[in-house]
Amino acid sequence: MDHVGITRDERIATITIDRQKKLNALNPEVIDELGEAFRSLENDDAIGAVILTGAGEKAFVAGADIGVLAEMDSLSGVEVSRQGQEVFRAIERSPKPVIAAVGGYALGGGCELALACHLRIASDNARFGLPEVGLGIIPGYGGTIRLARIVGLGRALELTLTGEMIGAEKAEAMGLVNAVVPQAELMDRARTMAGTIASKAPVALRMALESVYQALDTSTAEALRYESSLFGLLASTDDMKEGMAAFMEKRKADFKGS
Ligand code: CO8
Repeated sequence: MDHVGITRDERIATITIDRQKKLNALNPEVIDELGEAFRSLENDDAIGAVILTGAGEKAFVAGADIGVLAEMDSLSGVEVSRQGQEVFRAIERSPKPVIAAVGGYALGGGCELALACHLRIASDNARFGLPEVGLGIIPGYGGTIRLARIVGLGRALELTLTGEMIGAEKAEAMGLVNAVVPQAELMDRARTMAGTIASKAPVALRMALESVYQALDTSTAEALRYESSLFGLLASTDDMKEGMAAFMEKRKADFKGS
């Protein structure tokens, strides 16, 4: 892959978007590669959590590639939007918890990409925004849906309609990011969080994500039934027996992911 790299360290995989000359802007090739990177990890039992980041200190991702968007017509516009939506949806529905480590700009499609991840850690120089309306378009990678779910309708509409950028502290105050750290500590903090998550029972993590995201698309009654059935499924796992035995025996659990 030309613009997306994967490194592994113990049970943590780090996916890095590297197109620094264009502030890691997303063109169709980068989006394809991103999809391929996540697919390659999906069934990898050796990986317990994933960090997604952008290369360099200046940007996580400065948006979709405006050069590509400028050439769109109404048919290719739908295609460009759907291609990104599918990959971002696959990230959101990834069975592995995904943490976005956001340093610098996360604008437009870059902000939408961070929103598709399960958790977000930002460096103190991070800048978030949805500048699309200033370009005559709207967020087209799921941002009109996900931002409101994460920060609430009023704040989401403010960001979407003004197109203004906000800094990391404001993003943290509105719940857009889970934590803000100095730039130099960004990846360490993301790895610490990923390590904590990766030490938990893998099937339980997967089911927790499944229950939370499935509930967004169903009625409360259905979501509760689904939660119970996932709970029942977990009761048959070795990991549940191990987690509870470890608690009783006052030792650290050794989960096998089964
Ligand atoms: N697309 C293409 N190129 C970009 C992008 C981008 N989004 N962002 C930066 N670049 C390029 C610049 O053109 C420049 O290239 P070059 O050196 O060849 O001129 C290089 O990256 C460095 O950028 P700057 O010189 O502009 O750096 P500055 O530090 O002066 O400014 C900014 C940094 C403020 C981030 C500025 O680059 C900027 O405003 N970028 C655009 C941000 C933006 O508007 N993003 C949203 C794009 S639209 C979008 O994401 C829609 C998503 C939904 C699409 C759905 C499909 C239909």
